[in-house]
Amino acid sequence: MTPTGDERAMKLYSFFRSSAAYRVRIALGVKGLAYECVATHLRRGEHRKPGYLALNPQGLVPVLDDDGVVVSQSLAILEYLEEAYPETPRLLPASPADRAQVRAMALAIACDVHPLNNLRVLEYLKSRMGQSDEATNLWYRHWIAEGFAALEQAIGKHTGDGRRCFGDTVTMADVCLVPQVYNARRFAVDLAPYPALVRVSESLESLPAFAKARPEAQPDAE
Ligand SMILES: N[C@@H](CCC(=O)N[C@@H](CS)C(=O)NCC(=O)O)C(=O)O
Repeated sequence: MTPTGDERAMKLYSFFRSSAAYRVRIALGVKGLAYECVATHLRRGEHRKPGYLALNPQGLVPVLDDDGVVVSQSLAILEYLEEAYPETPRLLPASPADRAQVRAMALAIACDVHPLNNLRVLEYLKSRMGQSDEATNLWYRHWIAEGFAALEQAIGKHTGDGRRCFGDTVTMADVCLVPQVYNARRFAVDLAPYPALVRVSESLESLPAFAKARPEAQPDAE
């Protein structure tokens, strides 16, 4: 998507396969916010170049630049979009108790599963710790299994119609779930033990905002 006319210029520094950037692409789509995708190739090390590090000293994607408001960390970006564009579809429910439940599910993925399984951690295990592909895959699957087992229960408790993590509208929990499921499929994880989670993810994947955000649909997809 490209900015139009008098809208504020929004840029998302993204890599097609990044789960964290995928979350933000979904949220921007759900909220109907136009943005320019600035492809930042992780395998080519574009996120470690001085220009990018000036935007985000962590050297991670995504970064959102909303007309000069530069925000890193996908969950901080989601919260920023929620507060800066209150007229757009909400990704958090109205009551504090419901918001807390949605955030708990989103954070279970973003803080407890994804950081253990992202590229730099897997590469460190292999290159610096001398672990084999087999051991690294075991590590990956272990943390997915732990996280997804708990999420399966949380979804069972909080879903309204079996098609969303919480209630019956799209929330931040859904925005975080779909990229993590995409990632798990990429690593050939058996998802059979998590039928409720898979049902929610498959239902979400068919929504236009989710379909447009998927890695294969990105301009930098390989
Ligand atoms: N907690 C961060 C995680 C960001 C992150 O780990 N990004 C990965 C891609 S999903 C990255 O940029 N990795 C670069 C690297 O591993 O060198 C967020 O939610 O934005």
